[in-house]
Formats: sequence, structure tokens, C-alpha cells
Amino acid sequence: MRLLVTGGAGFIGANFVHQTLREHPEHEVTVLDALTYAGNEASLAPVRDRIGFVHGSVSDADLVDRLVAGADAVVHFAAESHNDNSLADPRPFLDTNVIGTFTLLEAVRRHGVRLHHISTDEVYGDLELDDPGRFTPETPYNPSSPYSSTKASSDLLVRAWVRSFGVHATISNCSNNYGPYQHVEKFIPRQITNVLTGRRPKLYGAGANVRDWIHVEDHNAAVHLILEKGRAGETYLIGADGEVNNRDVLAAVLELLGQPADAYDHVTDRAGHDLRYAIDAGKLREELGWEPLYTDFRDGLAATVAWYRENEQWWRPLKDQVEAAYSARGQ
Ligand code: NAD
Ligand code: TDX
Repeated sequence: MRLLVTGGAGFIGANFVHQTLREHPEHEVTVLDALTYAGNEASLAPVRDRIGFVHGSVSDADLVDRLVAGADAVVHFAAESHNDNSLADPRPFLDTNVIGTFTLLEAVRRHGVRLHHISTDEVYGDLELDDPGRFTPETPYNPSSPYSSTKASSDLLVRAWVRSFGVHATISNCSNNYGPYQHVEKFIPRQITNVLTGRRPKLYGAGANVRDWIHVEDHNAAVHLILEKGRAGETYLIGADGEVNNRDVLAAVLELLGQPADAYDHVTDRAGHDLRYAIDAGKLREELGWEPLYTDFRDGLAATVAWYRENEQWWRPLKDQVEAAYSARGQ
């Protein structure tokens, strides 16, 4: 298949491109990426001569129309993805996540091209710490932040285009990813690179918030399965039973980097901070036979720490600016 991968210079998209070339050489890959602050061509450098790369926006209707016309399927990763940024400046989240997805939907509708829309578990809101339940495809949407509300909006647009126009689309809602090439604004890489640059890690509030961690390779393997075997119009939840609270994640990072257990700061909590996310991936496991490979979070985290140690040239140019913005917000 000729795959158009939007957001392929970002964290999950770049890992998807690498995995595709390694494990699915039958696909031809073209990346469409606006190279925002979060996009990094260096993430694609090892495979640059084996893919097409177009620098542009998913909201550019003429460009998107042309690219979609030459594809068999679109895998749509492109988004503004960081909750804290959406609290500071929501507008780009509407432009890319809502208008960008709308623009792609109109193009796949015109050209009869398959779309897989990448989304998040944050569309479901949050759970209490002691709630025995987890998110399922039937959980009502209840997003909290400007980021998650624009992702929820984009999912609803996809569902409406499936129902009203018969667009051939699938959606996946995944939990928190970790692994190589993740921007240093995000929790795990921020703390690793704080230690590596002599800063103290920063924990929001008391750190009781729970995230359901999944290695990015497991997420992308699920996306490939959905592309191959997913039923049109369906939503699949992706998660690997990886619930850990932020305090425990940070403790593991500190230990892996040989730091004392108390070598971190508590900082101002995120406004509207979601308490807990948890995914029931039963449908994906039972219908499509997906199983995660990274079942030990600590092993995956150790590999991620090693990657950041070995790839300072990739993250170092981003670090000071990110920390300056955080410290201006008391975080
Ligand atoms: P990221 O911020 O690392 O990468 C986003 C990429 O999209 C960047 O390369 C950026 O340049 C590009 N982009 C932004 N605006 C664009 C535009 N208008 N046109 C074209 N490209 C544009 O994000 P990520 O963490 O890799 O997330 C990828 C997708 O996965 C997003 O849709 C996100 O909502 C979803 N998701 C992320 C997680 C997670 O834990 N990171 C979990 C579930 C779902
Ligand atoms: O410095 C920090 N200290 C801290 O305690 C940062 C950056 C975060 N946190 C907390 C906030 C969250 O509870 O860590 C947790 C994870 O934070 P993020 O990495 O910002 O991720 P989150 O807000 O959970 O959203 C992520 O997962 C779902 C992605 O960024 C989203 O794109 C995805 O949809």
C-alpha cells in the first residue's frame, strides 16, 4: 500500500515510519508534516532516503487533496499533542486537530481512500483512583482539556463522516506512550533529561495521578493490525495494562539514573489535571489478536533512559527553551 503518514516527524509517527520500513516493507511511505516545534526531521534521518517527505500542513486543503489522491491509505498522527501547551494557547489545537482532521476527511471522501485516525484515551475524561472500571469503546466522551476536547472533536468528525458519507475509516484511542524520540516537554523524557542536564525532576502536585503506560512500538504494532484487519467504522482502544502513578514513574527514573529517591521538586499542578486513565483493550486483543511485547514497564523505561543517554544530540537543542517556558509557568 501507498501510506500517507501525517505527523511522521513527531514522536509516535516517526516510530511508526521506522517500524513500517523494518517490518512491513510492502508499504511505500510518504510523510506529511508541518515541522512545528514538535516535529523533528532528525527523527527520520536514518530512513530519509527510503520515504517521501512533504513539508506542509494537514489544514492545507489543496496540498492534502493532491497527496491523498496518490495514496491507498492515510494514517493520521499529526496533532498538537501537549496538554500544558493547550492550556497556555489553545488556538493551534483547533487549527490542526479539528480543521486538519476535517480537511483530511474531505480529501479521503473525495478520493475513496482509507483513513486510520490516531486518537487518545483522554477523550473519555478521567477515572477515580479506586474506580474498578476502565475505558471501553462504549465509555461516553467527557474530555477535560483544550487538547483532549479537540481530539474528541476530531473523533466525532470521523464518526460522522463514516456514518453520513460512508468514508472508510477506523479510529484508535491509545493510552500514554513512552519510548525513543519523544519530545522533552513530555513527562518521562523531561525527567530523564532534567537529570542528564543537572536539573531536578519536576512532579506536578502530589504525583498521585495515574497514567496507563504503553511502549510506542506496541501502539504502532496495534495500528498496523487495525490497518490490515480492522473493520471499517470501528473504534479500537489500545492499552497494555500499564497503570502506574507519576510518583512511582519518577522514582523508577531516579533509580535508573542513580539519583537519590528525594532528588526532585514538587511544582504547581496542571489546571484541571486528569486523575487517572485506564484502558480495557479486550476488543483489540480478542478481535485482532494483538498482544504487547513490552509487558515490563521497568524494562521499557530502562531502554528509554538508555536511548536518551545515547542520543543527546537529538534532544539537547530542544531542552533549554522547553525548561524556560515551564519555569515561566512555575512548573
Ligand atoms: P508529537 O507532538 O510528538 O508530534 C506531532 C507531529 O505532528 C509533529 O511532527 C508536528 O510537526 C506534526 N504536526 C503538528 N501540526 C501539524 C499540521 N498542521 N500539519 C502537519 N503536521 C503537523 O505527538 P505524538 O505524541 O507523536 O502524538 C501523535 C498522535 O498520537 C497525536 O494525534 C496524539 O493525539 C496521539 N496520541 C498520543 C499519545 C501520547 O502518549 N503521546 C497517546 C495517545 C494518542
Ligand atoms: O513535568 C511534568 N511533571 C508531571 O508531573 C510533566 C510534563 C507532566 N507531569 C504529569 C502530568 C501527567 O499526569 O505527568 C503525567 C503525564 O504528563 P504528559 O507527559 O504531559 O502526558 P499526558 O498529559 O498524560 O498526555 C499524554 O498522553 C495522552 C500525551 O501528551 C497526549 O498527547 C496523549 O493523548
